[in-house]
Amino acid sequence: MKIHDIPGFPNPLRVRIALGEKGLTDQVEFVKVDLPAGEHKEAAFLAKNPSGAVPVLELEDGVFISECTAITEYVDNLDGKPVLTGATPREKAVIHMMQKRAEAELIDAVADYFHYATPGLGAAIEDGKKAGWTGRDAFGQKQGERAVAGMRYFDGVLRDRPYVAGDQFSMADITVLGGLVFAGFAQIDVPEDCTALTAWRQRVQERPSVKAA
Ligand code: GTS
Repeated sequence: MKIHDIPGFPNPLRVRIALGEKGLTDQVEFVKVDLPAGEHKEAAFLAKNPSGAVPVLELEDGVFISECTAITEYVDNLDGKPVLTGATPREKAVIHMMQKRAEAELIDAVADYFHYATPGLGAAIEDGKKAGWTGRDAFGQKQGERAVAGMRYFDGVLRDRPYVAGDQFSMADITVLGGLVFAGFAQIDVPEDCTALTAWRQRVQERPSVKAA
């Protein structure tokens, strides 16, 4: 299988961590998509993912799968022993719920702040996205505030459990970590009093999958 992505970017990082957790990194051919040059907005890439975003998984039969959650579910279930997305109906539901919160309240909110309240990836790429829409700065700022509220929410969650969805490291932890990485990139600070979130981050950063990603 191939992954179309760019190293060091937050959403690609999510899938790279998932691959590392599953011991599958060596079985993947990584194809670089030049985001700063706008390659993801060209027709050839849009044919793979109409959303114009990375990462994208390409299967041997030519099927393209986008969205980190979908890719993670695929790689997690390949061996029939899912460890990131839940094995029982209860685990699957809790992980799905927390991972969705991590997207809506953190990583996607940070992305909106980055693209709409800062120069983002630069005028050549961002202007098309923002064309004709005047409310962008206020929306971006609001999403930045939402991301900080999301950090406080996950700090509260991590005060009484070791991982975001319970006792085990899961896809939800990967998404929160991706959100914090993106926040650093966008210069949104984690509030100093979010000590549980910061301690959790230090702990998960020690995982070999995270170090290697
Ligand atoms: N929900 C998507 C997923 O889960 O895969 C988000 C993908 C996404 O937004 N990827 C970013 C992208 O391609 C890369 S990253 O900066 O978030 O790491 N952005 C391109 C653009 O022009 O917005």
